[in-house]
Amino acid sequence: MISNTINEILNEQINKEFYSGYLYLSMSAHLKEIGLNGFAKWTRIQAKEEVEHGLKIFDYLINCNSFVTLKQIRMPEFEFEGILSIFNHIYEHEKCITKAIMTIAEKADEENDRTTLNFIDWFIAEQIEEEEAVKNIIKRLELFGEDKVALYLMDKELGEREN
Ligand code: OFO
Repeated sequence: MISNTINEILNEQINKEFYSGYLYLSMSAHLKEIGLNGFAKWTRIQAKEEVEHGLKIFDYLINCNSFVTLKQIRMPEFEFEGILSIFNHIYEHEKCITKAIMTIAEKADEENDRTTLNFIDWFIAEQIEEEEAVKNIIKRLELFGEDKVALYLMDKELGEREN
């Protein structure tokens, strides 16, 4: 049985995940506009992944006989200044998401809600992976992002992402 507090915080998280999808899509459009097609593809795939995260929580609530409340999704940023600032923005955003996921885990722990604790574990592992992947991209952009050939090669590499 999911408490009202857990229900509310999970519904908030659905909204955060869908917002993340919007944010990545907005970045993808911008990256496509400036010709970084590989980075655009990477962020577009990420957008899809975020929507899937939202749906995972959506399904969890339904499977637990709890209720889903879809809230308004705010407008994402659409003006960006350069590839490094986009990835720094992503990193900061993902850190906020990690914090939100940890808060869910803390609340579930306080309520001794083992089912939600078990469910949220997947998201904790996912956040570690996501933060690491983004940090890795940032490090490389900081190292040689000014070099156009290196940026071209990195764009090509990121464009190989399939899921
Ligand atoms: Fe970017 O992560 Fe969802 O949860």
